[in-house]
Amino acid sequence: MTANNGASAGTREQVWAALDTFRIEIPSWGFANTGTRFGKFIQLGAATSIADKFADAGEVHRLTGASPTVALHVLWDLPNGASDVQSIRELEARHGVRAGSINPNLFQSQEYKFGSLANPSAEIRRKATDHLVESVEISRALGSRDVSIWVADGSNYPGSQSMRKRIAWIEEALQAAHEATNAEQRLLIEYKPFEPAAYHMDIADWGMAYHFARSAGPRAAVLVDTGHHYQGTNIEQIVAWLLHLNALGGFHFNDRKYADDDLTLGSIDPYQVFRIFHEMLSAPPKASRDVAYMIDQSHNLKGKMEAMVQSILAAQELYAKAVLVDRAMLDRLQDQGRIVEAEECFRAAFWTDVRPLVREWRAARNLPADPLRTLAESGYVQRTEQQRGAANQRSVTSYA
Ligand code: PSV
Ligand code: MN
Repeated sequence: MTANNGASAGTREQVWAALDTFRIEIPSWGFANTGTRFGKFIQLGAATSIADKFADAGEVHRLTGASPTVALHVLWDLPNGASDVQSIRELEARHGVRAGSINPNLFQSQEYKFGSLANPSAEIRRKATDHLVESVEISRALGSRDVSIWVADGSNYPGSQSMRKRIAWIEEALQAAHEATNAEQRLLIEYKPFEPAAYHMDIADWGMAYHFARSAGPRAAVLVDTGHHYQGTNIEQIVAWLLHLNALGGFHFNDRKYADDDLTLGSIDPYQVFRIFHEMLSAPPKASRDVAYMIDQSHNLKGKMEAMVQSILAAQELYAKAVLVDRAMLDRLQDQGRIVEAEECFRAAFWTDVRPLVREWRAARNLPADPLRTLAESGYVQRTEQQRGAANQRSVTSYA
């Protein structure tokens, strides 16, 4: 039987059911002005406060229906720590989006010049660990499940630090953070092989993150940021391994061409995102059920609202494509070594144009059929430019 848009009724049902449950968290920092190490280009409508960030996140969720939670960075969004929880609660109620993962900040204090959790100074390690524990408490007070930990520690020159001692220091700190969690909470440990340190990063790859998660305790898992790999790394294989090990906790999605470029999801390599979703959908529910999908992007040229909406639409479309893979058929073809047919079975799903189906689903769920267009027509961005323009202009540093 063929329904609208040439999609079979079964296909339509499958895709709709998948979209009904698909959620992707958006980052508060994706709405604020950012730049490169060479400078910032200010956007007049960028968020200037946590209230602006919640307003923007709420608007994105109204447009897409897929992003009910917003990731918060403690230092940027709760500068007074736990005493800011009440004001976050009020913003949640006002804007219809909840606090999502809580991100400690272990990279901006001057004291962290030689590291945070892996600093050779016991006193600084203690300060960093206290911040982790406080982040766990903030997360609990907000009713959010995950604390996402990215450790920027490392060194720039061979011989300048003991890589081995630092392993033990990080183990100790993460164990302390894990002890502070309750049964509903999780620690997600993110890895990155480069930047800011130039010679060695203390948590450089998934193997190291996996070890730290295991040594921390049962409520710790690995977070895969798609921008945190060397060129050509087979990320879906890492995903397959972590699923096999029951150790995948979440994703930070973004696209990249060269380094950690933080580009719109699917803008450079949509096939890779599709392949990752295929691994997720192939895994037993026990391993994949609790994996958090999050966006980690900050756009310095592209409009922030548009970028966020585009990323969510791309995620939904690529997820829908992955849903279409005939996994039973693929399994048979793989077992029989029928290379070309297996590959074509896989690619057929990727090349299916799911956009009409996704549009239909949106209309059926009372969401805008074309969220980007609705955003453009709503005048939201122009209004924020008027409201926030002066504050953003004041923040421009002039060297003239
Ligand atoms: C580091 O590059 C990272 O991916 C971490 O997740 C940080 O929390 C985030 O970016 C903030 O910029
Ligand atoms: Mn990240």
